[in-house]
Amino acid sequence: MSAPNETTAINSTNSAPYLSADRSELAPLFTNPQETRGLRLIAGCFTIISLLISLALAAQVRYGNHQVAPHGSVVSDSSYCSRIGASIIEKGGNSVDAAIAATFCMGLVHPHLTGLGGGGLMLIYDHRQHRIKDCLDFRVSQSKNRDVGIPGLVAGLYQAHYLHGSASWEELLAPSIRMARSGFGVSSSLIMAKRSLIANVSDLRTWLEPLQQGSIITSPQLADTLSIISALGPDAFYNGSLTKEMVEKASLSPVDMARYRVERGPSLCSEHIYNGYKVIAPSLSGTGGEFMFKALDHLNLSASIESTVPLVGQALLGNQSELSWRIHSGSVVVATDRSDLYVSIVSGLGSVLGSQILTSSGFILNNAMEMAPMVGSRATHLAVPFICVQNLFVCGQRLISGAPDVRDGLQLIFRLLNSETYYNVSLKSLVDAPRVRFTASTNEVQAWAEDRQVPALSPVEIAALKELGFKLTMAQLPYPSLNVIRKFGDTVDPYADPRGMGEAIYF
Ligand SMILES: *[C@@H]1O[C@H](CO)[C@@H](O)[C@H](O)[C@H]1NC(C)=O
Ligand SMILES: *[C@@H]1O[C@H](CO)[C@@H](O)[C@H](O)[C@H]1NC(C)=O
Ligand SMILES: *[C@@H]1O[C@H](CO)[C@@H](O)[C@H](O)[C@H]1NC(C)=O
Ligand SMILES: *[C@@H]1O[C@H](CO)[C@@H](O)[C@H](O)[C@H]1NC(C)=O
Ligand SMILES: CC(=O)N[C@H]1CO[C@H](CO)[C@@H](O)[C@@H]1O
Repeated sequence: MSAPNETTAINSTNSAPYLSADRSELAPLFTNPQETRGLRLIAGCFTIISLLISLALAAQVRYGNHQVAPHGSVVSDSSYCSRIGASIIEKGGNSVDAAIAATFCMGLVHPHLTGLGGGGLMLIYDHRQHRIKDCLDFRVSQSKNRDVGIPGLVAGLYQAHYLHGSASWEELLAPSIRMARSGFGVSSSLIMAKRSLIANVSDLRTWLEPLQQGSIITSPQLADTLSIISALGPDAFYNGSLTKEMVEKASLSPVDMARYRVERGPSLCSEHIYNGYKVIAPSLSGTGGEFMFKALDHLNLSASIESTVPLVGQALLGNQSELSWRIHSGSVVVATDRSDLYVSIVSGLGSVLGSQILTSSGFILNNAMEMAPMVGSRATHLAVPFICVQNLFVCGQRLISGAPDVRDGLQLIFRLLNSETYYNVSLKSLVDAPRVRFTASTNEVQAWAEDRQVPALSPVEIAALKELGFKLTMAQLPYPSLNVIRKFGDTVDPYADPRGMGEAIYF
């Protein structure tokens, strides 16, 4: 395993030779890297324009594979999981398959943030057709328990695969099953989660407390559970051999379990234009997207990016109910493939370690119902998968990302869409830049600042936050990480947020 958070090309028998380390094709014409980018863009756009002409001439000619660089990319908070996702594409799967496989893997290596006991949201965008292919809502839904709801992850990922996948279901689970049996390194994020343990939980404490960072552990129970789901699909989970324990441990209703349904369809997502970008996200009430669009309607995207943190704080101050929600954590997996299908999956348990109920099937149950007030029968989930596509320029920037908590995600999206950052600000600097966790309690508003891994807030930002009335506190680890893939012309530029210590893979 290589050092975390670096971008690596994986070897592929048929795609590696014509890819260089800067993620663009090696072409003898362009040897000066300075020139390459501009020329490539022009060349790429010219190619597409000629294609559009061909299209007009021959309606059957499709915006075909051969004209577009065969780039795929997977980014997650774990290099194990990014590699699993990439290997699925290499074997012929698409980006939907890759993102699903990587999300199952995240539940294994980051069981404190996501997994079979949680839920989430997924966005699939077809850039060739310029349309939203699907939006899936597999948030946790209400049952009898005040804190724990019916987990949606298994149903959501199964349905996404059934409708949009191209590899087999078994292939998506096999790498995680193998790794659960053969072993994987304990991440520092999992070690940090120990401090969220509450005093009286026993099973989880017994399992978590002795773990040491970097030591190799296995998870035979989860391997067995994933094998059952691989063989029998979601029925085993919702109305089968795996159901009973969840129902008993968390006093869920077996009828609610058996009736769990994924909500889906492109209409669950909205698109709005901001600063020349089409921004696409699920906009259901009680999800992060709803608030994201509301806030973007008011944020001045021409303001200096230095003012990001205070501006987002100010937007939240106008909306105290969102501000008062607990901080959501989770996992962001993003993937793209050769046919320009873009996928973002944001999943999670609620807060770090969820309900702290560890099942003997090897996963932790969510605490999604205690995170925020209910909206309908589903837990409010501040998660937001999002895709931004530059509107009037077919080869312009495309950004695929997401956030477990929109209050964090807004700070990233503000920087990504900001007028100042279009040409010469690196994705790394936008993602690494300080973000704060905004929350409110009954009598004060708080901004939790990060002190590790990323640069601290500037004195100007600190003064502006204080001016707005925020009390500055130290944020708790692990910090939420927002992974991003940026495509520009024919180049793909993936970046793993250093907060997640994962890895960005392209090929
Ligand atoms: C553990 O303690 C918390 C309060 O600290 C309490 O709310 C919860 O019900 C307890 N859980 C169990 C299983 O005893
Ligand atoms: C649950 O499974 C049983 C058979 O094991 C079946 O009879 C029943 O209809 C299922 N319930 C639902 C809601 O699918
Ligand atoms: C947005 O910010 C820019 C740069 O600071 C400023 O010139 C402009 O007036 C602002 N627009 C609005 C509507 O406040
Ligand atoms: C590039 O960045 C510099 C400062 O970092 C800024 O002054 C300049 O306007 C930027 N150029 C473009 C084209 O955005
Ligand atoms: C930034 C933002 O979302 N502001 C909204 C806060 O709530 C008020 C009242 O509901 C809206 O008018 C603002 O637009």
